[in-house]
Amino acid sequence: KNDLASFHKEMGGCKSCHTQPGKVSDSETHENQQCKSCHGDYSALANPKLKLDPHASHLGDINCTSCHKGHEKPKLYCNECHSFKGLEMPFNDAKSKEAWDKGWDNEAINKAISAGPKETTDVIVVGAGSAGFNAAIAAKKAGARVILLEKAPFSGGNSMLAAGGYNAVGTEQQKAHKVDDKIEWFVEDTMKGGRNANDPKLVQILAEQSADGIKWLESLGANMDDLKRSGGARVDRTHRPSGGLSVGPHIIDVLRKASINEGVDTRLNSKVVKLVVDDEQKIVGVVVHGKHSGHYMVAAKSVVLATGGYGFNKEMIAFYRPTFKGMTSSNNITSTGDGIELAKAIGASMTDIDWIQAHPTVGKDSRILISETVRGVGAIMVNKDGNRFISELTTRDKASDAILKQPEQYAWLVFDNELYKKAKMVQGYDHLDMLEKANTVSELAKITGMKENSLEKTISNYNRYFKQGKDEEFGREQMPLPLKNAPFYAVKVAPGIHHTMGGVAIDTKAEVLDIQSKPLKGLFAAGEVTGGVHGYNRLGGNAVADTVIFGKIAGTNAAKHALET
Ligand code: MEZ
Repeated sequence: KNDLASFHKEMGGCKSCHTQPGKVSDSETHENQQCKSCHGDYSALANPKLKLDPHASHLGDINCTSCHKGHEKPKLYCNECHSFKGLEMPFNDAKSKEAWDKGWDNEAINKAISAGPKETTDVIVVGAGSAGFNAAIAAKKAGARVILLEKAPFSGGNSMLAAGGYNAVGTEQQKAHKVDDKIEWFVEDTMKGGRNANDPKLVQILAEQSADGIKWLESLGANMDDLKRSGGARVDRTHRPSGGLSVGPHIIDVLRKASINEGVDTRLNSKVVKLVVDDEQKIVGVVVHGKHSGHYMVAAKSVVLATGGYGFNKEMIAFYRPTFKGMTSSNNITSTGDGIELAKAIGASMTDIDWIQAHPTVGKDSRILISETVRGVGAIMVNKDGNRFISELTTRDKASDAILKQPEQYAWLVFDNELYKKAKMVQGYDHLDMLEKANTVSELAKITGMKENSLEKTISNYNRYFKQGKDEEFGREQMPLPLKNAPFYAVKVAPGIHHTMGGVAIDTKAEVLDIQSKPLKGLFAAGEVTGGVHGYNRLGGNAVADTVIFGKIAGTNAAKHALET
């Protein structure tokens, strides 16, 4: 036998991991505490000799059992995006067991419903990303009992990979940077970016409540002090942690801690497989498939869907947008559109379900997003010959389409050492060996295969546009840096699936609507599972804002509904 369980059997038996054999909670909380009590936490396990170290990752304090399995073959979750040359995972040759999640088992679901609820709460939140955590914390603060259910062995969802930031207008940060902005401008930019297909009432809420959302995150412990411009915005309104760090890991870390402090009952490895309604289509609970506990029903008057989009569901992508079939995705493996299926099954209506956003700059042949921040801070984008072809700060749909029209359908982001020092996330891409580096522009052209003369001309023209404050070729509105200081860098990019704009239809209270546009009583939704906020194309920085603002609205109204009916 060659697995973790057998190894521990020799060291002290089942009790070295479990309280009682056969009694394991779905979140595997005790087991994970046992791992840490012997081996230490992630900082103790970090290995300075490794260039890429899964124990020093951006994912924060996630379960050891996300990767290390007691009775099954281990699975290095980080392998979804990175490759770890030379890293051997213990017990990798352990005999693999069947996956516990075999899809929906209707017989088991019906049995759980017939057996009746195993427990009762006020609000159930489905999905522990930013929208789910915000909903759960808001519902708890409003006085409700809350269970937060997450299908994965770790919380954070797609939000924990968010790189850019959170768009807000009228914040202290904008005042400190003397940025003149208006709610109307936020609304106009968002509507224009979404090709006016957005629901204007939802956009108004997004803009009006954006500054309060920042204050709320700060009150929970977040730092959102850095300010930059995102594509499609007329001013700097994208807020993120100071020093240019990625926003997602930071706010997820803050929200995880806040939900523990608030006493939210968070259960991992707990997939909701059915929304249960009564004869009048009112929500009465959900059926959960727990990794260890099997199928069971929990009764609740309110359910918040915060399951994210479907950007990692290859079948749904191919169905809704055949031209994107097979395209890489920047999304977490959890983004499989479950909430859409759950809501459809009880008659929810969908908005713009087939609108999918390709982000123009995903690392070529990888799943790693090269954040819009890199262009926002000053990088230019050129084609394989070294020529610019569009304003780098245009909206994502236009930038992606333009790249797909270039020879070989890829582009390079080019920047200098000044930008490298300024945007910390760029140093992260370097750490991941994604950057080409050279001491001169002509050398950079040589190692990337661009035409030397073209790249040199592109850069000298751009530096002239910077100096005169006007981009004569493509009308780029903001040029924060010239490209002057060696070394020079380039990273190869191509479009990848990034966001699914469509989803369940909601009203301004985040209630899910049926096909007659009437609320399905007790069902709320927030974040990427919903449609309407972003229209046909989402602006960078509006997703994190959406998850916080509508997460709070959904949680507060779900609590109100549960406590008052
Ligand atoms: O909101 C986003 O998706 C975003 C800002 C992404 C990025 O490029 O960093």
